[in-house]
Amino acid sequence: MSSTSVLVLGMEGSGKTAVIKRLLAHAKSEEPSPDALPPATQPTMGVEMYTLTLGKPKQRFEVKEVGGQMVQLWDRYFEDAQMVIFVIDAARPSQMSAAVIELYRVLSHEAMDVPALVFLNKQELPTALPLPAVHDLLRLADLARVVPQDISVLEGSAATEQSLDGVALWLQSNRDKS
Ligand SMILES: Nc1nc2c(ncn2[C@@H]2O[C@H](COP(=O)(O)OP(=O)(O)OP(=O)(O)O)[C@@H](O)[C@H]2O)c(=O)[nH]1
Ligand SMILES: [Mg+2]
Repeated sequence: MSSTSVLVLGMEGSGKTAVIKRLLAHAKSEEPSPDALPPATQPTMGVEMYTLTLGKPKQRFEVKEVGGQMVQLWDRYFEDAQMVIFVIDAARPSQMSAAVIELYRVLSHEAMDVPALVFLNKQELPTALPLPAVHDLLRLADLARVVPQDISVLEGSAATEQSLDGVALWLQSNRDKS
């Protein structure tokens, strides 16, 4: 079985590890997690690798999370990436401008002309910004005009699992486009 390498980036605490953990759990069983709480995580020091198997026939994804604390070193993982997921904490406006800068930097890098998904996480929190505000703050329309790749956007939550099936479908249907 061939595998596709997926780079997962995003600022500290945006929920990368939580999203990946839930995707892995989901791939094993269709049961939703019972409590609608986000999984417990620790900040990712350095890089963490996971193998995610989806679909029938099975498709394998080598998922690599680079911790938000490593933002200075993200570039060294660009070369190998065949797909990229950028996770945003939609309930943390103070982090949005830093996220925009990094998102732009990642997507405009020549090695990163690969399928890209922006995941607007933590939607279930009452403090989550309304979606139009998030789109504005992230300047997604401007971004789409200036970077080469098609950008998909999903709003969801690692806590309630909203749109995690969408992430799995996005992975399966875009893996051959890189
Ligand atoms: N309420 C809520 N909390 C979330 C959600 N996703 C993640 N969290 C919580 O946010 C915190 C940070 O999540 P992580 O997944 O560790 O964040 P990360 O992006 O991997 O952070 P770094 O590894 O430090 O870069 C943890 O306490 C998670 O449980 C969500 O959808 N909703
Ligand atoms: Mg992490």
